[in-house]
Amino acid sequence: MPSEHQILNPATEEVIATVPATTPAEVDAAVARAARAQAQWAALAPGDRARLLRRFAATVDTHLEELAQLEVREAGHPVGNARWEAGNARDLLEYAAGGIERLTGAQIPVAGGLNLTLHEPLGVVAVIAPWNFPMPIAAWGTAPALAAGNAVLLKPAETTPLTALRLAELGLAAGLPEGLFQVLPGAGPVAGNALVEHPGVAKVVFTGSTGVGKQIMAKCAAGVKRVTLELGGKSPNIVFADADIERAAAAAPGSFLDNTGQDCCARSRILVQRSVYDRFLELLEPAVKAVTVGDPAGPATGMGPLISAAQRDRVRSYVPDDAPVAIRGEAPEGKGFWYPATVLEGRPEDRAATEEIFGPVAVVLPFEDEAEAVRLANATDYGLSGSIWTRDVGRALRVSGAVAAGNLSVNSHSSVRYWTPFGGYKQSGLGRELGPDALAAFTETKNVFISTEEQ
Ligand code: TXE
Repeated sequence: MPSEHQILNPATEEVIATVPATTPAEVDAAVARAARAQAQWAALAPGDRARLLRRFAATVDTHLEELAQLEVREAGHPVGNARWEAGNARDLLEYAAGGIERLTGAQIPVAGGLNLTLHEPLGVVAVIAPWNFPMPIAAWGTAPALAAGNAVLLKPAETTPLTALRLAELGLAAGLPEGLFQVLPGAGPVAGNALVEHPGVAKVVFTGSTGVGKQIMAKCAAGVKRVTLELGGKSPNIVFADADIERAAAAAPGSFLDNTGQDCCARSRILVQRSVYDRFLELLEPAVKAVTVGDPAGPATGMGPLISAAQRDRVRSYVPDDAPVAIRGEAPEGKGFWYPATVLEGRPEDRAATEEIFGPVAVVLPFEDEAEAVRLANATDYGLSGSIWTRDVGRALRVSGAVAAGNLSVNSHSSVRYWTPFGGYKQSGLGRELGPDALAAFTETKNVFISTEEQ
């Protein structure tokens, strides 16, 4: 394993930084430092912890543009998206800070005494983040874990450690205790694995591939370690004939091209009722071709490059030369990991229709009726998100009840709000992030009964 990682700008392939890879011995030392800081942090008054986290949020806010520009360079995200991502990290810190004084327990009536149900921090939490949304996903684990009184060791993806490292510096500048929030860049199988196996780590929050998620869950089982998993998706975008077809077609490109399709919520299976199938494709083509692909720093850019050459090879493997391409966009020539927007026709059993591609490629499939739409939507091991386009309220409710996914939207593709829960059914994950219960997921519940009998 390399002792350092070169960080490339995926739009130009230039090396923009070199970052040391954390060794298992360094992970060990980091866990010890984090445990000391956590004891100090948990002993603070809730109001003091809230104040420090709000100050962290304010510090992120004053560095928003710098963080966004860093995300543009290391992840190739269009600048408008990168600004949203930095803002999302700030919002999470603020939201979690607001939860600290509201993390109340319960007093449950019992006979012969007083029963108290309390929440305690877990201790040291490891957050293992992917490269597709480096800042938001780092914050989704880190902010509520810190707010609930834990220390956090964040392992960013090999390709995108720079915003995470900057966030840790900003945390220190805002006054977080030394060692409370540390970023440990490095290889998944080395630094990441050392965190997962470390007896001093009480919980692992992992976002990444289903394969690695399963390995991590098995390792956590060995120590009955707490684990939250956010894994991939193969989400359906179901368009019924009674929908506003113009709106559905205009919105569809964003749902699978945003972040160049490197989005666990990407609606990469477009299911269209047969009676409007041809009309929908006619409308989809100009909408896909209208997405501006190019320099992520350009203000009008809608789609940047893929993260790496490896990811581009992986995406290409789903579109062989004889693939049934219905729509093809454009991509820049030359340096950079570019791939054009692509819509395939095909069959439900095709590899492109069943596996997560994580690139700007969607498959469009016709269906006859509501029952077939639901069957196709559920014909996957994943269950993260999905969209339903219809004007019939009863159908919207029936179908959203029947589709096995954690985040559904009707006449919209919106899946992520920091104040509503997010997570997957089936092999898309375990547990939920964000929303009002985010802090509780980083606590242990303790019940104390105090007898009132005379001594
Ligand atoms: O993911 P990995 P990769 C999917 C998507 C993508 C595919 C492969 O389909 O094409 O996964 O991406 C760390 N112990 N998603 O290979 O390997 C790793 O260093 C501990 C969907 O990049 O799962 C990184 O920090 N940690 C997903 C993180 O895990 C390990 C987002 C994710 O990397 C480890 C990303 C190990 N043994 C990819 N091995 C989503 N849900 O949005 C790796 N890591």
